[in-house]
Amino acid sequence: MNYWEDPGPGYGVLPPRAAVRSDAPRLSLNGRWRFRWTPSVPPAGFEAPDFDDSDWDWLPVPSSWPMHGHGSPAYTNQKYPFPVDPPYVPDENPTGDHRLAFELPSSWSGPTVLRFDGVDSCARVWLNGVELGVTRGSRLPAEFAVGDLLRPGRNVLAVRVHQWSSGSYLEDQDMWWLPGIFRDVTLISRPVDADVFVHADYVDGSGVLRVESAPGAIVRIPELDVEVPTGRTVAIPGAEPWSAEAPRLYDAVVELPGERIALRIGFRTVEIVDGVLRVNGRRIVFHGVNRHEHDPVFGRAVPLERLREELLVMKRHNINAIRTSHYPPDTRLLELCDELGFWVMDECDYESHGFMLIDWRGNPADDPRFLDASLDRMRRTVERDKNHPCVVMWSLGNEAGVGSNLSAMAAWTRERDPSRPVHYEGDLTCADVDVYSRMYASHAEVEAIGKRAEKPLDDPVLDARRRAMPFVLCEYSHAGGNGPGGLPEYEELFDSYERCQGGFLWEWMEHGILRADGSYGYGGDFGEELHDGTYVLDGLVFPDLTPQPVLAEVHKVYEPVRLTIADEVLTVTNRYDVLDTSHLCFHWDLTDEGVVVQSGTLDIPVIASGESATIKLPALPPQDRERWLTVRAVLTQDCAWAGAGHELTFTQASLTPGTSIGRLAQPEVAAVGPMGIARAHTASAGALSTTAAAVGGEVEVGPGVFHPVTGRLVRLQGWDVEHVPLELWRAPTQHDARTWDATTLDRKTRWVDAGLDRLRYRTVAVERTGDELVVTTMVGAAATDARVLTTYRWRSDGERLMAEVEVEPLGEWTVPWARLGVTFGLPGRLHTMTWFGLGPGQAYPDSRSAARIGRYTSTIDDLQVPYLYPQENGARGDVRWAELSGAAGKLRLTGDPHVALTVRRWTTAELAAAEHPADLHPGDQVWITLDALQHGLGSPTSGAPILPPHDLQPRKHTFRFSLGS
Ligand code: IPT
Repeated sequence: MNYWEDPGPGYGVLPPRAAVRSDAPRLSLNGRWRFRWTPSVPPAGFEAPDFDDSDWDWLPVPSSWPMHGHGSPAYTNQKYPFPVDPPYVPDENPTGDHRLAFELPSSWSGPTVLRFDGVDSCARVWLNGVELGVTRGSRLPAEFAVGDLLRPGRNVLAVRVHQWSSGSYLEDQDMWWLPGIFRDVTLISRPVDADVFVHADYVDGSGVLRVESAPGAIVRIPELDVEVPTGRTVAIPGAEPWSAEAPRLYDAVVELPGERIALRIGFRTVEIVDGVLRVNGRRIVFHGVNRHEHDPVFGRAVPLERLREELLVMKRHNINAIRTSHYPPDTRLLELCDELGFWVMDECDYESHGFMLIDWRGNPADDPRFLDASLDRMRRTVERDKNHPCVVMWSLGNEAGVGSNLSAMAAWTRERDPSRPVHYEGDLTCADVDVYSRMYASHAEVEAIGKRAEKPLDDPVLDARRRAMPFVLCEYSHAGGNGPGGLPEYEELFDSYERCQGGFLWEWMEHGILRADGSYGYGGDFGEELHDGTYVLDGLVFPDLTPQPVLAEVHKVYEPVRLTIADEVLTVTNRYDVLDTSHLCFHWDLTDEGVVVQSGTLDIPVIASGESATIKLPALPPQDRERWLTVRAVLTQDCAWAGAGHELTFTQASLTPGTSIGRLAQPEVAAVGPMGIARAHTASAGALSTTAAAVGGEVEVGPGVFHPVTGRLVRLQGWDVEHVPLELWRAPTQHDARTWDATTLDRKTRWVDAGLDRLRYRTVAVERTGDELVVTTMVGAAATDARVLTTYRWRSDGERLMAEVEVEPLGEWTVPWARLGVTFGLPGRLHTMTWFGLGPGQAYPDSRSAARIGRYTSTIDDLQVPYLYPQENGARGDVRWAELSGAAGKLRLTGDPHVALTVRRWTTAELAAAEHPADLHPGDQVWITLDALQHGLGSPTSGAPILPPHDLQPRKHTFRFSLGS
């Protein structure tokens, strides 16, 4: 058997211990190394100190070598990209040989370890020609004792890294396969067995500390005047607790023989009481994200600055928790989580998802040959990270089925660290864990779980045990492309049911890889013979950490303070786990048609966590123009992650009767609109089998000119116009194009089968009745009798062109519509849009919490969201009026009821055909679509069905709009 295929954990590696900062001398071996890449395993020999590597390439270490032109990144979700034959891997096993010659400082002495913080996936290591051993477990550290082998002066380190190994079977996470020495390499002069384990509880208002370490060591916490021998338990009455919201840390030093270890201690106690997870006695709610470690340029070697920036962006968007999907992160991330404040679920580097595709036959999680490796991974996770207050839960791994190795990992963890609950989602019986966890459970199922009324397990003992557990969604609301929708409804469940303690959105970042042409690649862009395409693009932020629109939605939904206004009363509810509201101030403003007319600050008493207060607002008179009151909660002072004035949340209330934000179901329309178009008779469908006579030459209605035969608008205020009378289709989003459940068809397929993307239009009648032009069109697709009868009534007041559009589905409709809209192709020389409606970002029926009524201006180009896989995007919701302007002139557009607007320089068909943003080229026209109704975004990609009000079922509908300057 080849050593890389041995199912064990490797050999020669020291027992795992905590990652610490100490004053032990250390020498970073990061830097330029010599490197040779081969597509399969070459003969050894390169480890000899005098081996001539002068014709090898240079490679930075740490690095993921495919990001530096050696081999290629490859993306698969569940599928193993090699035959499933554990523990064996193919001969085609890309191998990177690394060599570094380094000088040992003359002052160097004492026992020394060589530490690798992460090597993907298997490394064999030699120092000065002598083998140190073999390590697997990519995202886990490995230390080798090297004291005797070091020489004064020049030393040569040789590391052979294989892309594939037996370890790959345990590392089938949904991400790029990126081999390399991707974390730090360090030489540290410290005893090979020195370790510390901090137990820092918070009990009855007091810190309780015990530090396990070598006998005779002393712990000092100067700020608390503590100086105790390790091993002794001390109560520290003055200590303040640590939480994600108030991350109070105390600097401490442990003095060991020959080494001083610097610690940052946070006092907190995690427990499950009466079926609820509590920290320091308080129920907490995870407003979390799943976070993979990815950099678009460096792959898995993520620079420290980026780690910090990621966390700052999270904090600024009210995210308070991280699941380290699906492996322990760079340890510096956990240091930052301690400091900035996050609840962390620390997950072992363990996933064998590809076995699901073969009905879990041969799953290594249940194969005794993999027992040692399984335990080794769990040990290395817990030992490395055990001293971080941010880590409040251990997770055995992700999607590894069930098996005795998982049970052994759980048992070991519980024994080693009883202070933190154990999590693993993959076993529904929860036999090995302390917390009930699901991924992508629907709202309805979460509600049942919230009531502790979920479907019972067959085994009554296990069922009773599980039913008494707290519940988390370890993954929910898949953020692939434009989406997800449905977040507020999950949040309501977390608010309503004590047991539902939040969850972790899937997922934080899009794993796009930056290519030479400046575009981001995804699965299939690197010549992979097997890949999962765009499924790797499912983040809340773009690869450069720019927020996607959904992050604004997350920010609002995860609000730590909720503001509501009803009957001139403002209610402020404190949703923090711990904090009161003393760090906040509350601003208000009053706008008339989006223009601020008054503003001020509200005096609100300090509200404790979990409490609310009501404040009577002064009577504010309504006004002719739409008047809205906005209240915002902002930070009073700068804090570690945002400046004074940073907004945590807002609310809006209309002071104009009859105006509102279309939050859920979209309004049906009154018969007569304010534009004064009286509804004429509706032609009955049966009478429409013949084409009505044309009305002669071109027809003029105010600023509009219509085609005499088709009745379509062809010119408007002198501009040539292309008019699509009815649109039911959109460029499919990633969520439109995929479902989780193989038994249901995705929306894209259903829409394409129904022909929504290839509608044909038959003019039924073009009639002039008085000053009204009535155009009736039958709309349908080939091969189906599902049609839509569309009747336009056009009028003008001399300046504006006004339309009332009545839409009636006929025949058998078996699919929802993507939208109900009309499109106009206008001159390309339009540049800017100003609108009064929801903004500043996009809004869809089930993702519009963050949008607020206001007056906004944007260039047409900036209205687009450059999703890495082009798709429907950028709709501005509830638009009352909009003005497009540019060199071509101006066009004012109004909607009644409000319309959604998308404005683009390409057509829907072009958007749908594009595979990367660079495929989209501005044409000669600006295409503007007015939607009366839209289908929601949902999150079907991973299973949760779209909620019915957001599911646009074919229906009779009338809407009105006007065009003119
Ligand atoms: C779930 C995985 O746990 C996660 O890694 C990611 O692949 C996610 O799916 C993407 O949707 S697996 C679950 C949907 C069966």
